[in-house]
Amino acid sequence: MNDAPYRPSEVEAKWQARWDSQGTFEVPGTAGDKPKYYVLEMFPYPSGNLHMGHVRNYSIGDVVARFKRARGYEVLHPMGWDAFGMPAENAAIKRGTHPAKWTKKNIAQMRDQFRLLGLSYDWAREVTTCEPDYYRWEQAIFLDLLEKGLAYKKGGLLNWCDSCLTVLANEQVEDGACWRCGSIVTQRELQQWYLRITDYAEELLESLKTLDGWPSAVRSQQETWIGKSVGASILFDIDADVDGIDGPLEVFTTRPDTLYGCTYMSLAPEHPWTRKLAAGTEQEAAVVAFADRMGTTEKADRMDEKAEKEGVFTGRFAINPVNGRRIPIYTANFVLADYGTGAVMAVPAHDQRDFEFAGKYGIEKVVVIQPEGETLDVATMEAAFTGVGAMVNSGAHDGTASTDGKAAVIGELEAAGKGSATVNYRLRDWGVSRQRYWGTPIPVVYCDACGMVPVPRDQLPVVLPLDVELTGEAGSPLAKNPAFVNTTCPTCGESAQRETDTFDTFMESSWYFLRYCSPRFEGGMVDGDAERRFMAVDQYIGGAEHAVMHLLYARFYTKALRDLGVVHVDEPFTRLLTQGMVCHETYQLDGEWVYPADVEDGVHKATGRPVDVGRVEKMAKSRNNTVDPLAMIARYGADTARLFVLFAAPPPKDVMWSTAGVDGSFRFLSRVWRLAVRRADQLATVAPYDGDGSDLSTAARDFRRSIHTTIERVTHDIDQRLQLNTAIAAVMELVNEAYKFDASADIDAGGTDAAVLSEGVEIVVRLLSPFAPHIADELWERLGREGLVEDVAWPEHDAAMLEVDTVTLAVQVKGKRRAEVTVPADADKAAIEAAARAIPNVAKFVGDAEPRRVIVVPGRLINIIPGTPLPKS
Ligand code: ANZ
Ligand code: ZN
Repeated sequence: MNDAPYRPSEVEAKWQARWDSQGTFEVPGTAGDKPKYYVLEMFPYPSGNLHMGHVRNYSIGDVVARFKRARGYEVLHPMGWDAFGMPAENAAIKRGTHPAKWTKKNIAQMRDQFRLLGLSYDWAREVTTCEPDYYRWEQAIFLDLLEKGLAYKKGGLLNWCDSCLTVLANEQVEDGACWRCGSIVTQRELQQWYLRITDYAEELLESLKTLDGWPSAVRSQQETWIGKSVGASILFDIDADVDGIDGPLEVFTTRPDTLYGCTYMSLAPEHPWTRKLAAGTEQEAAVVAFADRMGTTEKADRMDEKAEKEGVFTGRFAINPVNGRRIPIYTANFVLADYGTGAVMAVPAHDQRDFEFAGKYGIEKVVVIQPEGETLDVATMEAAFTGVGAMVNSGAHDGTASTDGKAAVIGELEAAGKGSATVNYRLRDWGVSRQRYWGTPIPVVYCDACGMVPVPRDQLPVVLPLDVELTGEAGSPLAKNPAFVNTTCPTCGESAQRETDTFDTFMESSWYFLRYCSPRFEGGMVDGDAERRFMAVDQYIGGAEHAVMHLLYARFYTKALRDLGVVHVDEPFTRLLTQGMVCHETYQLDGEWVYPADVEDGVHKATGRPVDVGRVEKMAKSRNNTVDPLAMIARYGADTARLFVLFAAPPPKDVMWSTAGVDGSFRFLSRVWRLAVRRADQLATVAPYDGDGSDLSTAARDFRRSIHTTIERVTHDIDQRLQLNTAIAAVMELVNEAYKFDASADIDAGGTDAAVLSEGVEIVVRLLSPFAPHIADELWERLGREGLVEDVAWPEHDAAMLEVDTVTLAVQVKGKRRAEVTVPADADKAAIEAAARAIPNVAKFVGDAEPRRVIVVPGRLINIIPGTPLPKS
């Protein structure tokens, strides 16, 4: 017997080199008669270091890719780098290097780390988003979107720090002050680029229904994010001539049925009319002070349901269009400037926020919906009534059910030209410009004479200059590079200035899956034939944290590109898997976080002191509870690392790291190794069993049944449910069965027993290959099989083998034949008796009492001698 030890590092390096040199995972262009399968994992930001989350994400995708390849698909499984973004800029400032250099170095490092995992990528299709070859197509498509009116520039109020001279994201404003320097943040009118994703709001919502291969949690998050509300737009005249205000005040409401109960109006502090209304009234100073204060208060704090409702009267009144009531106009903290119209018709009796606000400021409440069996009185109401009921105090609508009242009031408004049915979405247009350096330049120039002029297509790409000074100080670094900024106007030839903002990096990740289809195509973003061959992505895999931003932007982009004639699909990702996190216990010593690698059995290795063991949490640098995949691969091999993360939990669930689990995975692979290797020389000469089973011993038949049951289970678990953990468990059971069979059968004789073992060991190797591909190829070779395990088709189970053998026995009662019974061949005496007594014609003669005797003649008959009948009661 052969007792070669399992040495993962040797095995893995050998097969990685072999796959590379043979181009095992390269996918030809668009030709090919196999059906295609596109499996994609979200591409990483090149931070430079592989972490366990990557290992998990990419191992899951690799199983799918390898499995589908074995099932006869042409599998597109590419990898690339989401290479623009802030961290490169920050690292550059901190370390005095250049973002380009830092990024390139990280990519090289991560590519090497990825290779160690044995992932079946077609590296010839690698894309890197910070390369002009890549982003030039983003610029080209932006010009198309601009032409179609789907991209536009708009002024808006943004958070601005006067000392840093930059826009701040909402998350960068802390208690109204700049997170960096502490200066008071003001609102400043600034021009930003937007993509009109709201044009697609309805379709994005509607076609969510077709995505039944997506987790329902992600779908409902998108639904909430899009936030469709059906209601009415209503026009309120202002009861005075006010400077700068022309026309009525428009509100959006979901409750037109309550319009008769509207007793005041609320405007967002940022509403363009708020200050204008107050101008020249006694309220002016108070309104200005309030609006200024709200400008520096976090939106989230303002909107918190528990937050105090507050506001100020603007000094003006509006007219309720249905009952002519003169109602005061307030500005209130809880009204958002960017939802609906930024103005609310307030109905204090039926809306809780309005109820609280009216109570505080002594504004009248009028009940217009009475619930069934109750009569509300504003004097005694303790909260708004938000349910349904009959309309009252509502003119001609009195008595109408409030559910019908919506349409009725809208009808009345339409007839009077004072409103209409409308739909409102919470989704906002996507702001895509950033005052940052490390991103795709926005391809427009500004000319004094011609205004904003798109860069002509033949002048693309607008290349991001590398000679910039990154100081971390104010504003866009590109603006300080005259060689970049100063150009000539494409229209008039006079001097002009380039746009110095760059694109949000979510722009690059919204279409990278298209570029993989034809990564070196020179004629556009994607070659049409390649797109038709490979899109949509059949299985997409990534973190649930991308539920809205990335996954919604990519869906929008795909629909916009479809309308531009670039792609033929409506949706980019047919099936989506959001994998759980990789977690680990946390350890502390004197309040400092300690790495798991420095702890053994609860003791800090260096000091010998016990550590404080904390909660299990997502692996994170901030808690030092990370395990370095490279150290793990060096010690156990990539196959163990892959197997562990895949076996420890179903893909959507969190994985709890455990050293015992890792050891277990390694021991299992070692067991598989021994099973195959110790008899390799012999099994290499024995073809897998190929008969109909009639010539097999019972033990061999049982083992074959296990083999084929396992094929069926593993296939089903991977294909239908991506239950990779149970698939692995099934292979583990089969390995146990193989050892048992090996011990009990006569393998050395080289007959059918040896052929069945040969079949079993071969199937173990083939079923294991998507999970632990290196050891699979090594054992395949040692078993004397031809080529690579990657070259053979996925095994098919023999359905006949799954059927349990049965026997049919005659059933006698007191020696007289009464029936026949069919039972599994291995059924024991008790099981046969139970089956026989369940037959009515047998039960009738045997009765309920315990039989006196039961005789079984195996394979022939069962004879039951009844006991004493129970006394009749
Ligand atoms: C009158 C009314 C009466 C309302 C009533 C509700 C209940 P959703 O469902 O989220 O779309 N609203 C409109 N614009 C707003 C804004 N910019 N900031 C804060 N609130 C705003 O909510 C729509 C409802 O939210 C609208 O219907 C409006 O209040 C309020 F008994 O109008 B309602
Ligand atoms: Zn010009």
